[in-house]
Amino acid sequence: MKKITKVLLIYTVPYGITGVPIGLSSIAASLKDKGHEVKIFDTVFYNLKNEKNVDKRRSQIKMTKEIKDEKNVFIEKGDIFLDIHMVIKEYNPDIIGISLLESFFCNCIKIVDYIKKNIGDIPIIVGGVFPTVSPDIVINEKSIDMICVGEGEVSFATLCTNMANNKSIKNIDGIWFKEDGKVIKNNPHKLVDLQSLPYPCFDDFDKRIFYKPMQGKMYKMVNITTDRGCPYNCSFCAAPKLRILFKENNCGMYYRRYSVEKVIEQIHFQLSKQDYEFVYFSSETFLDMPDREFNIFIKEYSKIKLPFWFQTRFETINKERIKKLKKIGMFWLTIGIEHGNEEFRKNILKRRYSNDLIINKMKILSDCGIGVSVNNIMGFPFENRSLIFDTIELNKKLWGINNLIECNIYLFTPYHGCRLRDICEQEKMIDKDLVIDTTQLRPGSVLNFSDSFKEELNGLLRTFNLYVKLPEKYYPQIRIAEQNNKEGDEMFDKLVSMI
Ligand code: B12
Ligand code: SF4
Repeated sequence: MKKITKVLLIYTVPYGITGVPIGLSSIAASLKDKGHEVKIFDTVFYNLKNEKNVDKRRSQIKMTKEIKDEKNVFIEKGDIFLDIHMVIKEYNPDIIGISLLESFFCNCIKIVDYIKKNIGDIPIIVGGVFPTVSPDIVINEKSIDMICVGEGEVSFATLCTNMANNKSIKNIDGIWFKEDGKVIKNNPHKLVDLQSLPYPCFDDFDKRIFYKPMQGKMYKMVNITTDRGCPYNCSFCAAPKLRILFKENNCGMYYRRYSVEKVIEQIHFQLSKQDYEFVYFSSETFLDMPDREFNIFIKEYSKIKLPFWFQTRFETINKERIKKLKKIGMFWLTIGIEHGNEEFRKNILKRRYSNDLIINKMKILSDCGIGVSVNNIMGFPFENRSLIFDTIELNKKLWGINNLIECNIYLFTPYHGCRLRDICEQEKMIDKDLVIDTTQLRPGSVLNFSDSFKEELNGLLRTFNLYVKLPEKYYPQIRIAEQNNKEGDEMFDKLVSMI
């Protein structure tokens, strides 16, 4: 009989952030492909910090439309520790694998400590972006036995196969482990060949995780992956550092794209598994695609007949392509503006395009009848109220173009692995040991700004959409609505009802 390993995979994500993860689902598929047994436990519906659901908060500050039919997505689950206890007791896994981003690290420690203390000494391995960019922080946690640095499909499957066959698990690329109190650090594994990977396996998730609000309606959405990595250099993102890390370790090119044939095959594969209402193409720059592939995509996708959306960069938009995409079901698209001041955007954020380019591309999208959701960030180091107003004013111009549907505004958060994190440390704007325990969707900057500027940022975060969407004559009233007091709240409610 083939020897297999029973694996419990834990997907950690702060409360309420729905959407199925590609990384862990790809690991699940690779483990199953090698014959191992997999069960998934996800944390998305556990409200560990008693927070408001992020989608509800976004609609409350008018970033998005109010959600009408919630499809039970906001119903919270009870006690995470009790549930994990029960699942582990029933399933009895040989190993537990956790997928981790920085914002869940503090909770992750509580979970792994609980398992080791109350359930038993089951080996625990942690993978994901955070252990990849900050491996020493994660491996030094006493309840974490191993970490995976880099892509885990091959490393983790090899680990499980070796475990099942009582073979050594010591020399597996990508795996760090502890031995006699010492950490053994293997080199990162070569980056995986996307074309030969099994498609991500979504079978074992709570079905509510697929639902995402689009303009106030919840849709069951399938996540289709079209590439990995990113060729750009934004300083608030970890992707450029990951690219350098893999290059320096001779792991290969981080930015890889699936062939268009594989993308289409993947869509058919996922649609044969479950009924979905919407397709989301998971890529930073979906339209970074040569003409030959684009034309095949148009021809083949036209047979699928499901609305879809994606993210791309302004540089990749042209009228001809958008018209063709609209015809086959493109619903809208999300684009990062990030900041309204060209110089600041270029010098601090390392995003090089002009405001004119943004406005022109928005006009193209508007002409083609495509709605747009834009992402903005504020609270960067060296930023002040006047620079934040450059972002407000640019969004206001775009709002006038008529196809801007969502203006998202987030607080800059210096996650490990981002170039701006290093700058924040150098400038003493954060403590160098700080592990971020929040997401950029919530108020409260972690930078050492003065208390009054922090307050101001929270106020601007909640009134950003008022400034963008109401005429300038309301600015004095919006300024009052920035205040975190009764007068501010009352003014906020009054102004919000006008949008
Ligand atoms: C899609 C995405 C999301 C999705 C899905 C997240 C997820 N966990 O998969 C959603 C929308 C939920 C999300 C939310 C957030 N995200 Co996000 N997200 C991304 C994005 C754009 C792509 C990630 C991706 O799918 N990569 C492709 C897959 C294949 O790679 P992967 O997930 O890393 O998985 C591989 C390896 O890491 C490893 N691995 C992963 N898990 C495991 C587990 C085990 C056991 C093993 C062995 C290996 C392993 O193997 C996988 C397969 O090769 C990246 C940016 C980027 N370009 O990388 C940001 C990024 C990962 N996100 C980030 C952040 C900060 C967030 C938020 C906090 C932001 C927010 N909006 O408030 C939230 C919090 C989510 C959380 N889980 O804590 C940061 C993480 C920085 C850090 N130091 O941790 C990134 C890098 C962006 C940035 N700012 O730099 N995100
Ligand atoms: S923010 Fe997007 S475009 Fe910029 S480096 Fe990160 S993944 Fe690439």
